[in-house]
Amino acid sequence: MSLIEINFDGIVGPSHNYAGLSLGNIASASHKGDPSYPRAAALQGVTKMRGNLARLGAQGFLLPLPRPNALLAGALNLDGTEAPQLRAAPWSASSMWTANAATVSPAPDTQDGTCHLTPANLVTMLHRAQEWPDTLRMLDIAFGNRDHFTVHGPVPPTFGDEGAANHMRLCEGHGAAGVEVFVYGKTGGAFPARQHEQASRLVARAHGLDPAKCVFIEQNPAAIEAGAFHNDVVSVANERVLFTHAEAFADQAGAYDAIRAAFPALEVVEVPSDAVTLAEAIRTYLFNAQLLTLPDGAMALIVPEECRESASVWAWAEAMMASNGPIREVIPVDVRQSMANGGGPACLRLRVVCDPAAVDPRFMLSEAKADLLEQVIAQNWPEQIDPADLGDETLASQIVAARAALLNALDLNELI
Ligand code: SUG
Repeated sequence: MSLIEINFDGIVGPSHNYAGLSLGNIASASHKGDPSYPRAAALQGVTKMRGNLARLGAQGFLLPLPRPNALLAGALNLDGTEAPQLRAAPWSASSMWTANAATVSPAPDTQDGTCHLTPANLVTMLHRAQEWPDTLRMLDIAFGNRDHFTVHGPVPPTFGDEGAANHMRLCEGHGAAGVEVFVYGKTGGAFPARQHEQASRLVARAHGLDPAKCVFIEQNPAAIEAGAFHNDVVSVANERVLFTHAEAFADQAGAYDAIRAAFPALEVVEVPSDAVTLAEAIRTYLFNAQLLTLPDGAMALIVPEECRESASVWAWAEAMMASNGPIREVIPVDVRQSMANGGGPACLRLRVVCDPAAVDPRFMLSEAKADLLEQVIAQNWPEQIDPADLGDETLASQIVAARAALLNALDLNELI
Protein backbone atom coordinates (compact mmCIF):
# COMPACT_ATOMS: atom_id res chain seq x y z
CA MET A 1 0.00 0.00 0.00
CA SER A 2 1.49 3.36 -0.97
CA LEU A 3 0.46 6.34 1.07
CA ILE A 4 0.66 9.72 -0.66
CA GLU A 5 -0.63 13.17 0.15
CA ILE A 6 -3.66 14.08 -1.93
CA ASN A 7 -5.08 17.60 -2.02
CA PHE A 8 -8.86 17.65 -2.16
CA ASP A 9 -9.83 21.07 -3.47
CA GLY A 10 -13.30 22.49 -2.94
CA ILE A 11 -15.02 23.24 -6.23
CA VAL A 12 -16.33 26.80 -5.92
CA GLY A 13 -20.11 26.61 -5.78
CA PRO A 14 -22.52 28.43 -8.11
CA SER A 15 -23.75 30.69 -5.28
CA HIS A 16 -20.31 32.24 -4.57
CA ASN A 17 -20.93 35.79 -3.31
CA TYR A 18 -19.56 38.59 -1.17
CA ALA A 19 -21.89 39.19 1.78
CA GLY A 20 -19.29 40.17 4.39
CA LEU A 21 -20.26 37.37 6.72
CA SER A 22 -16.99 36.66 8.52
CA LEU A 23 -16.13 39.00 11.38
CA GLY A 24 -12.35 39.09 11.78
CA ASN A 25 -11.72 38.13 8.13
CA ILE A 26 -10.49 41.39 6.62
CA ALA A 27 -10.92 40.38 2.97
CA SER A 28 -14.53 39.26 3.56
CA ALA A 29 -15.36 42.54 5.31
CA SER A 30 -13.68 44.76 2.74
CA HIS A 31 -15.37 43.09 -0.26
CA LYS A 32 -18.81 43.11 1.33
CA GLY A 33 -21.40 44.14 -1.27
CA ASP A 34 -19.15 43.64 -4.29
CA PRO A 35 -20.47 41.70 -7.26
CA SER A 36 -19.01 38.18 -7.40
CA TYR A 37 -18.20 36.05 -10.43
CA PRO A 38 -19.01 32.40 -9.58
CA ARG A 39 -18.11 31.05 -13.04
CA ALA A 40 -14.72 32.74 -13.06
CA ALA A 41 -14.16 31.71 -9.43
CA ALA A 42 -14.83 28.04 -10.11
CA LEU A 43 -12.68 28.08 -13.26
CA GLN A 44 -9.80 29.65 -11.30
CA GLY A 45 -10.11 26.74 -8.88
CA VAL A 46 -10.00 24.12 -11.63
CA THR A 47 -6.91 25.76 -13.14
CA LYS A 48 -5.18 25.57 -9.76
CA MET A 49 -6.10 21.89 -9.52
CA ARG A 50 -4.79 21.20 -13.02
CA GLY A 51 -1.43 22.73 -12.09
CA ASN A 52 -1.09 20.53 -9.02
CA LEU A 53 -2.28 17.44 -10.88
CA ALA A 54 0.55 17.99 -13.36
CA ARG A 55 3.05 18.62 -10.56
CA LEU A 56 2.06 15.79 -8.23
CA GLY A 57 0.23 13.19 -10.31
CA ALA A 58 -2.77 12.99 -7.95
CA GLN A 59 -5.49 15.49 -7.12
CA GLY A 60 -8.91 15.13 -5.56
CA PHE A 61 -11.90 17.42 -5.12
CA LEU A 62 -14.96 17.91 -2.94
CA LEU A 63 -18.27 19.23 -4.18
CA PRO A 64 -20.28 22.36 -3.43
CA LEU A 65 -22.97 21.80 -0.79
CA PRO A 66 -26.70 22.31 -1.53
CA ARG A 67 -27.50 26.02 -1.69
CA PRO A 68 -29.56 27.94 -0.89
CA ASN A 69 -29.97 25.80 2.21
CA ALA A 70 -33.73 25.52 2.72
CA LEU A 71 -33.28 24.05 6.19
CA LEU A 72 -31.34 27.06 7.45
CA ALA A 73 -33.58 29.54 5.62
CA GLY A 74 -36.60 27.92 7.29
CA ALA A 75 -34.99 27.96 10.73
CA LEU A 76 -34.22 31.67 10.32
CA ASN A 77 -37.87 32.50 9.44
CA LEU A 78 -36.77 34.88 6.74
CA ASP A 79 -39.57 37.26 5.75
CA GLY A 80 -37.70 40.17 4.21
CA THR A 81 -37.45 42.21 7.42
CA GLU A 82 -34.24 40.50 8.54
CA ALA A 83 -30.67 41.84 8.31
CA PRO A 84 -29.13 41.17 4.88
CA GLN A 85 -26.42 39.03 6.46
CA LEU A 86 -29.02 36.61 7.80
CA ARG A 87 -30.65 36.46 4.39
CA ALA A 88 -27.27 35.71 2.79
CA ALA A 89 -26.18 32.90 5.14
CA PRO A 90 -28.16 30.06 3.49
CA TRP A 91 -26.62 31.06 0.14
CA SER A 92 -23.00 30.96 1.22
CA ALA A 93 -20.58 28.97 -0.94
CA SER A 94 -18.13 28.83 1.96
CA SER A 95 -17.69 25.05 1.72
CA MET A 96 -15.22 25.79 -1.11
CA TRP A 97 -12.60 26.29 1.66
CA THR A 98 -12.08 22.60 2.33
CA ALA A 99 -9.20 23.26 4.74
CA ASN A 100 -12.16 23.86 7.06
CA ALA A 101 -14.05 20.71 6.04
CA ALA A 102 -12.32 18.39 8.50
CA THR A 103 -9.23 17.54 10.52
CA VAL A 104 -7.36 14.59 9.08
CA SER A 105 -4.97 12.24 10.88
CA PRO A 106 -3.25 9.86 8.47
CA ALA A 107 -3.14 6.14 9.23
CA PRO A 108 0.51 6.01 10.40
CA ASP A 109 -0.36 8.43 13.24
CA THR A 110 -3.40 6.62 14.62
CA GLN A 111 -3.83 3.74 17.02
CA ASP A 112 -6.07 1.62 14.78
CA GLY A 113 -4.05 2.23 11.62
CA THR A 114 -6.86 3.92 9.67
CA CYS A 115 -6.93 7.51 8.47
CA HIS A 116 -9.28 9.47 10.73
CA LEU A 117 -11.41 12.42 9.62
CA THR A 118 -13.51 14.69 11.86
CA PRO A 119 -15.72 17.23 10.06
CA ALA A 120 -15.31 20.70 11.53
CA ASN A 121 -18.37 22.00 13.38
CA LEU A 122 -17.55 25.63 12.37
CA VAL A 123 -19.90 26.83 15.11
CA THR A 124 -18.50 30.35 15.36
CA MET A 125 -20.05 31.63 12.13
CA LEU A 126 -23.69 31.00 11.22
CA HIS A 127 -23.01 30.64 7.49
CA ARG A 128 -20.30 28.07 8.17
CA ALA A 129 -22.07 26.16 10.94
CA GLN A 130 -24.55 24.87 8.34
CA GLU A 131 -21.82 22.99 6.46
CA TRP A 132 -20.95 19.97 8.55
CA PRO A 133 -24.00 17.68 8.03
CA ASP A 134 -23.59 17.81 4.24
CA THR A 135 -19.80 17.67 4.52
CA LEU A 136 -20.10 14.55 6.67
CA ARG A 137 -22.41 12.95 4.10
CA MET A 138 -19.81 13.61 1.40
CA LEU A 139 -16.82 12.44 3.46
CA ASP A 140 -18.72 9.24 4.22
CA ILE A 141 -18.92 8.56 0.50
CA ALA A 142 -15.48 9.77 -0.62
CA PHE A 143 -13.73 8.03 2.28
CA GLY A 144 -16.27 5.24 2.78
CA ASN A 145 -13.71 2.43 2.61
CA ARG A 146 -13.70 1.36 6.26
CA ASP A 147 -10.49 -0.67 5.92
CA HIS A 148 -8.71 2.61 5.31
CA PHE A 149 -10.78 5.43 6.82
CA THR A 150 -12.69 6.27 10.00
CA VAL A 151 -15.08 9.20 9.67
CA HIS A 152 -16.27 10.72 12.95
CA GLY A 153 -19.11 13.07 13.82
CA PRO A 154 -18.19 16.69 14.62
CA VAL A 155 -16.96 18.03 17.96
CA PRO A 156 -20.03 19.00 20.02
CA PRO A 157 -20.76 22.68 20.57
CA THR A 158 -19.79 25.00 22.09
CA PHE A 159 -16.19 24.07 21.34
CA GLY A 160 -15.43 25.71 18.02
CA ASP A 161 -13.57 23.54 15.56
CA GLU A 162 -12.40 24.86 12.18
CA GLY A 163 -10.62 21.74 10.98
CA ALA A 164 -7.31 21.39 9.16
CA ALA A 165 -6.81 25.16 8.93
CA ASN A 166 -5.55 24.99 12.53
CA HIS A 167 -3.70 21.71 12.26
CA MET A 168 -0.20 20.97 10.95
CA ARG A 169 1.69 17.72 10.56
CA LEU A 170 5.45 17.27 10.73
CA CYS A 171 6.94 14.03 9.42
CA GLU A 172 10.00 12.62 7.64
CA GLY A 173 7.81 11.63 4.70
CA HIS A 174 4.04 11.73 4.18
CA GLY A 175 3.70 7.98 4.64
CA ALA A 176 5.74 7.91 7.88
CA ALA A 177 4.35 8.46 11.39
CA GLY A 178 4.13 12.17 12.17
CA VAL A 179 3.71 14.74 14.89
CA GLU A 180 0.42 16.61 14.79
CA VAL A 181 0.35 20.24 15.84
CA PHE A 182 -2.96 21.77 16.90
CA VAL A 183 -3.16 25.57 17.05
CA TYR A 184 -5.97 27.19 19.03
CA GLY A 185 -7.00 30.72 19.94
CA LYS A 186 -8.13 32.23 23.22
CA THR A 187 -11.28 34.34 23.34
CA GLY A 188 -11.25 37.90 24.61
CA GLY A 189 -9.93 39.86 21.65
CA ALA A 190 -11.80 42.09 19.22
CA PHE A 191 -12.36 39.18 16.84
CA PRO A 192 -13.59 35.66 17.56
CA ALA A 193 -11.01 32.96 18.27
CA ARG A 194 -12.55 30.29 16.08
CA GLN A 195 -10.53 27.24 17.18
CA HIS A 196 -11.09 26.16 20.77
CA GLU A 197 -8.32 24.29 22.60
CA GLN A 198 -10.75 21.67 23.89
CA ALA A 199 -11.99 20.98 20.38
CA SER A 200 -8.41 20.28 19.27
CA ARG A 201 -7.77 18.01 22.24
CA LEU A 202 -11.03 16.14 21.64
CA VAL A 203 -10.11 15.54 17.97
CA ALA A 204 -6.67 14.24 18.97
CA ARG A 205 -8.29 11.77 21.40
CA ALA A 206 -10.97 10.68 18.93
CA HIS A 207 -8.31 10.03 16.28
CA GLY A 208 -6.32 7.80 18.65
CA LEU A 209 -3.15 9.86 18.39
CA ASP A 210 -0.17 9.18 20.63
CA PRO A 211 -0.17 12.05 23.20
CA ALA A 212 3.63 12.19 22.91
CA LYS A 213 3.21 12.99 19.22
CA CYS A 214 0.71 15.83 19.69
CA VAL A 215 1.56 19.46 20.33
CA PHE A 216 -0.99 22.11 21.32
CA ILE A 217 0.02 25.69 20.65
CA GLU A 218 -1.72 29.00 21.23
CA GLN A 219 -2.12 31.34 18.29
CA ASN A 220 -0.76 34.86 18.77
CA PRO A 221 -3.74 37.02 19.92
CA ALA A 222 -2.14 39.89 17.97
CA ALA A 223 -2.28 37.78 14.81
CA ILE A 224 -6.01 37.10 15.32
CA GLU A 225 -6.49 40.82 15.94
CA ALA A 226 -4.64 41.57 12.68
CA GLY A 227 -6.94 39.26 10.68
CA ALA A 228 -5.42 35.77 11.01
CA PHE A 229 -8.75 34.15 11.79
CA HIS A 230 -7.17 30.72 11.13
CA ASN A 231 -3.59 29.64 11.82
CA ASP A 232 -3.12 28.76 8.14
CA VAL A 233 -3.15 32.48 7.37
CA VAL A 234 0.23 32.78 9.15
CA SER A 235 1.90 29.36 8.92
CA VAL A 236 1.96 26.11 6.99
CA ALA A 237 3.91 22.86 7.43
CA ASN A 238 5.02 20.10 5.12
CA GLU A 239 7.15 17.10 6.03
CA ARG A 240 9.98 18.43 8.27
CA VAL A 241 9.45 22.11 7.34
CA LEU A 242 7.44 24.70 9.24
CA PHE A 243 7.04 27.86 7.17
CA THR A 244 5.81 30.61 9.44
CA HIS A 245 5.59 34.29 10.15
CA ALA A 246 7.58 35.36 13.21
CA GLU A 247 4.39 36.56 14.92
CA ALA A 248 2.20 33.49 14.35
CA PHE A 249 2.21 32.05 17.87
CA ALA A 250 1.65 33.47 21.35
CA ASP A 251 5.10 32.21 22.39
CA GLN A 252 7.07 31.82 19.19
CA ALA A 253 10.26 30.32 20.65
CA GLY A 254 8.24 28.15 23.03
CA ALA A 255 6.23 26.83 20.05
CA TYR A 256 9.39 25.84 18.16
CA ASP A 257 10.78 24.17 21.30
CA ALA A 258 7.57 22.22 21.91
CA ILE A 259 7.44 20.99 18.32
CA ARG A 260 11.15 20.16 18.29
CA ALA A 261 10.78 18.14 21.52
CA ALA A 262 8.29 15.88 19.71
CA PHE A 263 9.93 16.14 16.27
CA PRO A 264 13.68 16.80 16.54
CA ALA A 265 14.19 17.03 12.73
CA LEU A 266 12.05 20.22 12.57
CA GLU A 267 13.34 22.82 10.11
CA VAL A 268 11.82 26.27 10.65
CA VAL A 269 11.65 28.74 7.78
CA GLU A 270 10.65 31.92 9.60
CA VAL A 271 9.82 35.18 7.87
CA PRO A 272 10.78 38.04 10.19
CA SER A 273 8.49 41.02 10.68
CA ASP A 274 11.06 43.45 9.32
CA ALA A 275 11.07 41.55 6.01
CA VAL A 276 7.28 41.13 5.76
CA THR A 277 4.98 42.78 8.28
CA LEU A 278 2.15 40.77 9.80
CA ALA A 279 -0.32 43.06 8.01
CA GLU A 280 1.33 42.47 4.63
CA ALA A 281 1.52 38.72 5.23
CA ILE A 282 -2.23 38.72 5.93
CA ARG A 283 -3.04 41.01 2.98
CA THR A 284 -1.10 38.87 0.51
CA TYR A 285 -1.72 35.46 2.13
CA LEU A 286 1.93 34.46 1.72
CA PHE A 287 1.49 31.71 4.30
CA ASN A 288 -1.87 30.53 3.01
CA ALA A 289 0.20 28.60 0.55
CA GLN A 290 0.39 25.02 -0.51
CA LEU A 291 3.79 23.74 0.51
CA LEU A 292 4.28 20.75 -1.77
CA THR A 293 6.93 18.07 -2.03
CA LEU A 294 7.65 17.66 -5.74
CA PRO A 295 8.52 14.21 -7.15
CA ASP A 296 12.25 15.07 -7.03
CA GLY A 297 12.00 15.78 -3.27
CA ALA A 298 12.33 19.59 -3.49
CA MET A 299 9.56 21.75 -2.05
CA ALA A 300 7.46 24.31 -3.90
CA LEU A 301 5.23 26.97 -2.41
CA ILE A 302 2.00 27.69 -4.30
CA VAL A 303 1.08 31.27 -3.36
CA PRO A 304 -1.63 33.71 -4.45
CA GLU A 305 -0.77 36.14 -7.31
CA GLU A 306 -1.12 38.90 -4.72
CA CYS A 307 2.29 37.82 -3.33
CA ARG A 308 4.09 38.62 -6.59
CA GLU A 309 2.53 42.10 -6.57
CA SER A 310 3.87 42.93 -3.12
CA ALA A 311 7.37 44.42 -3.15
CA SER A 312 8.29 43.14 0.31
CA VAL A 313 6.79 39.67 -0.08
CA TRP A 314 8.29 39.09 -3.51
CA ALA A 315 11.71 40.38 -2.49
CA TRP A 316 11.65 37.92 0.36
CA ALA A 317 10.46 35.07 -1.92
CA GLU A 318 13.22 35.77 -4.44
CA ALA A 319 15.85 35.82 -1.72
CA MET A 320 14.53 32.53 -0.37
CA MET A 321 14.63 30.89 -3.81
CA ALA A 322 18.22 32.04 -4.25
CA SER A 323 19.24 30.59 -0.88
CA ASN A 324 19.90 26.95 -0.21
CA GLY A 325 16.77 26.35 1.88
CA PRO A 326 14.25 23.54 1.53
CA ILE A 327 11.73 25.64 -0.44
CA ARG A 328 13.13 25.95 -3.97
CA GLU A 329 10.25 27.37 -5.95
CA VAL A 330 7.51 29.93 -5.32
CA ILE A 331 4.67 29.59 -7.82
CA PRO A 332 1.87 32.21 -7.94
CA VAL A 333 -1.68 31.15 -8.88
CA ASP A 334 -4.73 33.30 -9.59
CA VAL A 335 -7.48 32.56 -7.06
CA ARG A 336 -8.59 36.18 -6.75
CA GLN A 337 -12.30 35.42 -6.50
CA SER A 338 -11.67 33.24 -3.44
CA MET A 339 -9.04 35.61 -2.05
CA ALA A 340 -11.59 38.43 -1.94
CA ASN A 341 -13.45 36.37 0.66
CA GLY A 342 -10.29 35.51 2.61
CA GLY A 343 -9.55 32.15 1.01
CA GLY A 344 -6.12 31.50 -0.52
CA PRO A 345 -4.62 28.41 -2.19
CA ALA A 346 -4.30 26.54 1.14
CA CYS A 347 -7.87 27.30 2.26
CA LEU A 348 -9.13 25.73 -0.93
CA ARG A 349 -7.68 22.29 -0.21
CA LEU A 350 -7.93 19.50 2.34
CA ARG A 351 -4.86 17.30 2.59
CA VAL A 352 -5.45 13.57 3.02
CA VAL A 353 -2.54 11.14 3.21
CA CYS A 354 -3.82 7.80 1.98
CA ASP A 355 -3.66 5.14 -0.69
CA PRO A 356 -5.36 6.80 -3.69
CA ALA A 357 -6.91 3.44 -4.60
CA ALA A 358 -8.88 3.57 -1.31
CA VAL A 359 -10.69 6.81 -2.25
CA ASP A 360 -14.00 6.71 -4.14
CA PRO A 361 -12.66 7.38 -7.68
CA ARG A 362 -15.50 9.82 -8.40
CA PHE A 363 -13.66 12.34 -6.19
CA MET A 364 -10.35 12.00 -8.02
CA LEU A 365 -9.33 14.37 -10.80
CA SER A 366 -7.87 13.50 -14.19
CA GLU A 367 -7.20 15.79 -17.15
CA ALA A 368 -10.39 14.50 -18.80
CA LYS A 369 -12.40 15.16 -15.64
CA ALA A 370 -10.95 18.66 -15.38
CA ASP A 371 -12.23 19.25 -18.95
CA LEU A 372 -15.64 17.97 -17.85
CA LEU A 373 -15.69 20.22 -14.76
CA GLU A 374 -14.83 23.24 -16.89
CA GLN A 375 -17.56 22.39 -19.35
CA VAL A 376 -20.25 21.98 -16.66
CA ILE A 377 -19.13 25.17 -14.89
CA ALA A 378 -19.00 27.22 -18.11
CA GLN A 379 -22.50 26.08 -19.06
CA ASN A 380 -24.22 26.31 -15.70
CA TRP A 381 -22.53 28.62 -13.16
CA PRO A 382 -23.95 32.16 -12.94
CA GLU A 383 -21.60 34.69 -14.42
CA GLN A 384 -22.26 37.34 -11.75
CA ILE A 385 -24.10 37.66 -8.44
CA ASP A 386 -24.82 40.91 -6.65
CA PRO A 387 -25.55 40.52 -2.94
CA ALA A 388 -28.95 42.15 -3.57
CA ASP A 389 -29.81 39.10 -5.75
CA LEU A 390 -29.65 36.75 -2.76
CA GLY A 391 -33.21 35.66 -2.07
CA ASP A 392 -34.23 35.78 -5.73
CA GLU A 393 -36.17 32.65 -6.73
CA THR A 394 -34.89 32.52 -10.32
CA LEU A 395 -31.30 32.71 -9.13
CA ALA A 396 -32.02 30.00 -6.54
CA SER A 397 -33.32 27.68 -9.28
CA GLN A 398 -30.27 28.37 -11.43
CA ILE A 399 -27.94 27.51 -8.53
CA VAL A 400 -29.78 24.30 -7.68
CA ALA A 401 -29.77 23.24 -11.35
CA ALA A 402 -26.08 24.06 -11.74
CA ARG A 403 -25.09 21.87 -8.80
CA ALA A 404 -27.39 19.09 -10.04
CA ALA A 405 -25.70 19.23 -13.46
CA LEU A 406 -22.31 18.80 -11.76
CA LEU A 407 -23.44 15.87 -9.60
CA ASN A 408 -24.99 14.25 -12.63
CA ALA A 409 -21.84 14.66 -14.72
CA LEU A 410 -19.78 13.08 -11.93
CA ASP A 411 -22.26 10.26 -11.30
CA LEU A 412 -22.78 11.50 -7.74
CA ASN A 413 -26.53 11.91 -7.75
CA GLU A 414 -26.83 10.42 -4.27
CA LEU A 415 -25.57 13.79 -2.94
CA ILE A 416 -28.52 15.76 -4.33
O1 SUG B 1 -14.41 31.21 7.14
N1 SUG B 1 -14.69 33.29 4.35
C1 SUG B 1 -14.08 32.13 4.98
C2 SUG B 1 -12.66 31.97 4.55
C3 SUG B 1 -12.07 30.66 5.00
C4 SUG B 1 -10.62 30.56 4.76
N2 SUG B 1 -10.13 29.30 5.15
C5 SUG B 1 -8.94 29.08 5.73
N3 SUG B 1 -8.21 30.06 6.21
N4 SUG B 1 -8.55 27.86 5.84
C6 SUG B 1 -14.18 32.23 6.50
O2 SUG B 1 -14.00 33.31 7.04
C7 SUG B 1 -16.54 34.75 3.78
C8 SUG B 1 -17.99 34.63 3.37
C9 SUG B 1 -18.65 35.94 3.07
O3 SUG B 1 -18.28 36.95 3.66
O4 SUG B 1 -19.58 35.95 2.25
C10 SUG B 1 -16.01 33.50 4.41
O5 SUG B 1 -16.76 32.72 4.94
